Amino acid sequence: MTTPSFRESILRHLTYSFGKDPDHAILEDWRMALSLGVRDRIVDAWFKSTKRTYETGAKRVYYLSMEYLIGRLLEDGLVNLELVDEAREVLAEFGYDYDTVLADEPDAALGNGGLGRLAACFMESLSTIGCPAHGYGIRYEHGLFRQSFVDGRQIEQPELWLGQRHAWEFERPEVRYRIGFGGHVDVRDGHYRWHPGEEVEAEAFDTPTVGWKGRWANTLRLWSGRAIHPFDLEAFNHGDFTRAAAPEALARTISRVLYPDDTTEQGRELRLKQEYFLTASALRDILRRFSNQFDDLRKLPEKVAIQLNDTHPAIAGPELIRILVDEKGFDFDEAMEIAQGCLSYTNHTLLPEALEAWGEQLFGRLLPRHIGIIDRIDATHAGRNPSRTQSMRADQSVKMGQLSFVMAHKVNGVSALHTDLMKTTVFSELHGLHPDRIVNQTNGVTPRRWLLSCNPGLAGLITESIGEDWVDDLEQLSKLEPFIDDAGWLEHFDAVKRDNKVWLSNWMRDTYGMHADPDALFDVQIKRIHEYKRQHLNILETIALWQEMRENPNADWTPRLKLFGGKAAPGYFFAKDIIRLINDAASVINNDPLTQGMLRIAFLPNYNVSLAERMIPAADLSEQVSTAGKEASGTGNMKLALNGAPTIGTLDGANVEIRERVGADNFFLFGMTAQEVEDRRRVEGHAGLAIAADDRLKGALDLIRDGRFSPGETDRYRGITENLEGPDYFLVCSDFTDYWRAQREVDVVFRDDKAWDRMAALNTARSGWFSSDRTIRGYMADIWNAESLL
Ligand code: RUG
Repeated sequence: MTTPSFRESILRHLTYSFGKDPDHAILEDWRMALSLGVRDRIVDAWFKSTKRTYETGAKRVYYLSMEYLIGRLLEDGLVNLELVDEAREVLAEFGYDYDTVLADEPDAALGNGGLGRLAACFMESLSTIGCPAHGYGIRYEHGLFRQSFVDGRQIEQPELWLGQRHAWEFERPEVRYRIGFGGHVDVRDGHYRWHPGEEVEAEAFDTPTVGWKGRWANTLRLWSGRAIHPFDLEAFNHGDFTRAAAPEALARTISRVLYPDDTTEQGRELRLKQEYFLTASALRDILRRFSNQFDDLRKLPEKVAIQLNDTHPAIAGPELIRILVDEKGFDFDEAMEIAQGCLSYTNHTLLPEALEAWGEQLFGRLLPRHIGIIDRIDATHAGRNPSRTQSMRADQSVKMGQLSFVMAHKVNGVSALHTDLMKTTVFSELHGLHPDRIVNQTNGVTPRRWLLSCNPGLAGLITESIGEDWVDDLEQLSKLEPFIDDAGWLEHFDAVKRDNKVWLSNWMRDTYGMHADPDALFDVQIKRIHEYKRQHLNILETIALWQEMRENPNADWTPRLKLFGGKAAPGYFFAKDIIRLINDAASVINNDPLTQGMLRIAFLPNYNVSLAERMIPAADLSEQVSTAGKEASGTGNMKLALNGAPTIGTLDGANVEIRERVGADNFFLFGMTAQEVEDRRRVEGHAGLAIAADDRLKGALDLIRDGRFSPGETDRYRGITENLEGPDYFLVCSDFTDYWRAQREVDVVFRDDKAWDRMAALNTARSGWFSSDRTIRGYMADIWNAESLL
């Protein structure tokens, strides 16, 4: 059988999968036909990869994550299979624009921010490297909410990514597991049996994830909740139609929505149910696959590596022990050892409010067998380490961080600084007991999506200069360094950035009616809105700058566009106030005739993966201004540096490593170190002292307090001003003066085209280490003991 050409494949799908001829096909038909044409080729790679994994009996990696911030997949497939040009041609032949067709795909936002996007980058890198792996997650019907602004305020609406057709998943009705909750536990002759009071069914949906050049494809398996008996016929026959449909509605609730929060724990029963639902389904699937191939469960750690993405799937430890002891007859100690051999855990935050702890009442009611197992794990661990004091069962709660640490053979941080802080703060005692357990794996991003695909102009220049090997060997970007001294090359680099800025400006104008001058410095802060990320530091500096410009309108100012993007958790009112303040400041400042052409603010609504792909290539400056010690790593910082945007930032998370690699001269450093932050907090009245010492800061706070941005409602931002003038836990005021200084340094360098271009190009050339391929190789070597099959 000969493989049809890509063109034939698209046209066949249009005809036979969608029943349309080219004359009557609509945009969505073309997108779907194109997607299926791509998917056919991905499936071929997928089958080959699966076959090879079975044949070699290789160790498999399982990534358990409550979040996958996937974004669109069509371009990913086209780029990785090198079908972009052909796709463009076929679409053009029938009068369709490539970008328009691609933009028709719904954005799969099954994640909140960095943690979920990292999982998506990892899936792509695992396939690029050829490491046999499955990602397990939940197929939320509604991903992260859609954000819009009304009078500057964030409005949330449900995201309906499944409302439109998409081509990527295969439903697997034959892969279903019953997952129980509640009920009671019987003990007979020392044997435990859990009788759940309620059960739902988990059904698998598979999405193949393809790597570079289609050499390998792994599976992302997402679980959807279903009722075991979907319909109550008796209730229906009695005319109670609502009760009749209730079982299905209840079961589906479990996979209905993603919790819209990335740092605070949701103390909700449903969230705990979701976590167990994901983990229990994944473990059943892993054990079924293992048992199809091998017979001795003691070999599990040799063949299976299970990575817990944060503590969300931490119940995997107790659940695996429960299966081994209660269902397979292992003794407890051996079961615990097997589980530890398989499990490893990534910590993504040290913020106390984000470290999961469940009330023991809720936990015991929902998972009555597991709470007993956790006590036994705790006692076993304590018995082996009599001097230890950190327990996973304190204050009438179950501490998932401690549990994850104890049940994992390796625990990793996501940047060097974060890993060090793990050792000295939250896990200090456990680290003392297990000094080899904590390892560092600094995050990374996939260069296929975050350079090759989102920035074709820069990717083209790079390939023209050093060949295409950088795409899966990103450290080759260092070969660009000699070109940076070539004036012609640097001009070309500059022209690419300018084109990207023009493109974004036009898009902003067409989509939102916003004005953006491509000659201005595009100063970009894109990330979740959180006090520790300090978008309010940025807006304070903007307001202070505006004041200074008004006082000196004829000075030689560097024109700036302050670009923001990001969502606040719906219940996080402080963060929502920050959004509103930025929007309010934008309406005042953007309409001030005195500062026209010098300063503008634009907050682009509904920040998501696709918007990031548009904004990052056009950024001049990357804002990474978190309070030192609070941002575990960051990955947006890597994407922006890679795309030639120097950072203005603190010594926090992976900023530290970015600065080390791009060079201190190519990074605008400001602010206190993590240690200085701790010391400063002990200074009484630190915020007041900082304000008294800086008239600009005082002026900006006064303007906000006096209602300059909220006419007629002077107390609109009282929450923000009182916080900043009072506790100011995140030390916005104490870092303001140095931030201002660093921003003025930016102004000076930006006015010198050559100096700026050099700095930007060096950021690209020296960011090769931040590839998620490097990160995944690190996990394979130091944590999973897994090998590539390519
Ligand atoms: O806040 C962190 C980021 O610093 C980090 O880069 C990212 C990936 O490691 O994870 C983010 N994160 C942390 N998302 N959720 C949490 C809390 O569970």
